[in-house]
Amino acid sequence: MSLIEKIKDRFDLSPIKPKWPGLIENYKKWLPVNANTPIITLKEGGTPLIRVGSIEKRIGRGIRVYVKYDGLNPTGSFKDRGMTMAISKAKEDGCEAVICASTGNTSASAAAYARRGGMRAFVLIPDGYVAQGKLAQALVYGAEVLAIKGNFDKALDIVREIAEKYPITLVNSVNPYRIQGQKTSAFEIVDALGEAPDWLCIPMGNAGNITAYWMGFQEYFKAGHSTILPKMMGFQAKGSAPLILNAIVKEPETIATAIRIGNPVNREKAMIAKEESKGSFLAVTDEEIINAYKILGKEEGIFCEPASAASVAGLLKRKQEIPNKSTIVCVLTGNGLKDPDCAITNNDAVFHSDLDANLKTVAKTMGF
Ligand code: AN7
Repeated sequence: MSLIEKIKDRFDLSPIKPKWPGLIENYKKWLPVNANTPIITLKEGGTPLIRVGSIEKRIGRGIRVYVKYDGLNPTGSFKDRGMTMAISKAKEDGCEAVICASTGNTSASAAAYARRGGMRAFVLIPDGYVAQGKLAQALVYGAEVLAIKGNFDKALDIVREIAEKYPITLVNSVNPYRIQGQKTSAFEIVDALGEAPDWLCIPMGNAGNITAYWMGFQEYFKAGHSTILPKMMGFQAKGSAPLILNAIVKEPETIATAIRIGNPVNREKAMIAKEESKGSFLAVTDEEIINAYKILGKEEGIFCEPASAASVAGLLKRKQEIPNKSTIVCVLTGNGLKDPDCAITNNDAVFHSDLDANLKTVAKTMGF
């Protein structure tokens, strides 16, 4: 062994595994990019699929449950998958500014990718209903923030009109490149499991993501990468459940502000995904969402935002219906750090405050 080899061996200095190139590079042939597309990337995608015993234990019957932890994307949500595509294509088309309406995550992601691509980013948000972390991101990433006295649905109406009238690119999920990028998560799941799961549990707001997953699973299935297609199991918060009520919800309300959406633009596509996959949609209460959020945090070490926990809450609510030995994937769409207010208000932690700064007090408080 040479000296260098000995040192490497001693200090375990093995080279880091070949790096993940970002989802466009990794799944290029499945995506509408060409040699001239400038790829604007923060190496998004390639997120972990993690088995969650605490959820399996509550279901039993040999059922395997995984979470797709998409909150580990560069800006902390699945939106980065769609944004790397939408912004790269906008750049290819010579666009100089983008706009979106957002409950928070889209604005953070749009801002990061647009600025990285040298474009201006305008974001319309419902004043007072965007979680702190997301707002912080939009500001730091250099977005031009327009907070309106109205909800997400109103903001979306406005940006759609602006994009029609003025030279600016809309990067909400009505932009087809968003869906193209987001479908890669389905590819990653099949690549990791060697097969599609039996169920995919996913939170729904505007229903772009469920549309994207269904597209991805179908494309992989047709290409022979899986032999089955998952049932698409979509979940919404009870106070904000237009896809379950089959109606427009004028004043949506839920603790999961990310999915506080009353009139989803991808309604038809979501319904097709449900019907074609023989899936089903269901509403979960804020209480059920917070219950799942806490289980993931304190029993798994997985911190997701409340909207994401709706997928696990929904799975637990449907546990009687799961066939024995199924494999299930729940999508955790966003990182828990996005919404610190929710975290601090909703936990079962032991928190002793106002302690005198000495060993005796600390040890006594610990129970010694
Ligand atoms: C964490 O950021 O709509 O059903 O403006 O942030 O594809 O809309 C966010 C949506 C789920 C719902 N989980 O996805 C926005 C926005 C999280 C989210 C959804 C969102 P879609």
